[in-house]
Amino acid sequence: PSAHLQTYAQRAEKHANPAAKALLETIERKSSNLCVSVDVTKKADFLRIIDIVGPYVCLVKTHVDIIEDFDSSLIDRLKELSAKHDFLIFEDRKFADIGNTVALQYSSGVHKIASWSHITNAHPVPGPGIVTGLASVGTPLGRGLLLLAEMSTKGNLATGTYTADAVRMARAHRDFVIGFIAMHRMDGIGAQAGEAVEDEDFLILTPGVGLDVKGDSMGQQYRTPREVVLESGCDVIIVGRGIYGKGSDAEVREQAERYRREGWVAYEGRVSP
Ligand code: 5BU
Repeated sequence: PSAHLQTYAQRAEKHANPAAKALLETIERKSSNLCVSVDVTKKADFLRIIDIVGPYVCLVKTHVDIIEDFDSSLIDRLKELSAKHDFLIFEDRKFADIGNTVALQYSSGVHKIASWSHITNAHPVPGPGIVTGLASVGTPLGRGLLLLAEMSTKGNLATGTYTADAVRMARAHRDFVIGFIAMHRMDGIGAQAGEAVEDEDFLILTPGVGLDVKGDSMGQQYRTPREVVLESGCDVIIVGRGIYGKGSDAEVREQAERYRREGWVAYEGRVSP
């Protein structure tokens, strides 16, 4: 059967990339396909929210460049929380430059992303050199890359042949590219006639997930976990303001539990209808 009709555990066995395998195993172990995006600007808030939602997530997504009081102790604490609560880390860096530059941005600078982030992502717009550049840093560290094949926002340009070309670029780098940021499964998209792609299993991580509102004033569009996981076949739901934007710590915990449950019920409905 198509990969998304198999269990996360079955799929974990078939992935060679260490980050993809660890993510699938974590999802299975915690019964959670929830990734929380913690888009806050203060170190203390960032760590407090992660400590609250940690038990309910497989993955924590960061935008480390928005943190005003960033220093290397933040990364030490983040790694401790990752071990304490058993989740992986995804820096949503959206690299978009030539291979040589992205290799430096990934390994160096203030943030040294490759040294702590299991998964990161890149725009395919520069062409395959961006994957080669990031792989030169990430592969020796056992990291995984997601290509942005689609986006969640109104009017975005990642559609049609652009999306198909992103999938083709990923197929040429299967050891390092573990999947996509996308709104639905990419199975067979962009395949040439006779190309054997039935066994491929790219992970689909999907932002733009919310249960209470349809979007924001800047083009974001939300779908429910059911639409994303059950109807569109995506693997991980990414939720930001729907969870951390809820005020009290108790409410943040409650929303994390709620999205974990909704995401898992949708998955169970998919693999055993
Ligand atoms: P929200 O608060 O749930 O809307 O946050 C969504 C997060 O996912 C936010 O960090 C975005 O940068 C990120 N995102 C997105 O919303 N849509 C996309 O297409 C991509 C990333 Br790629």
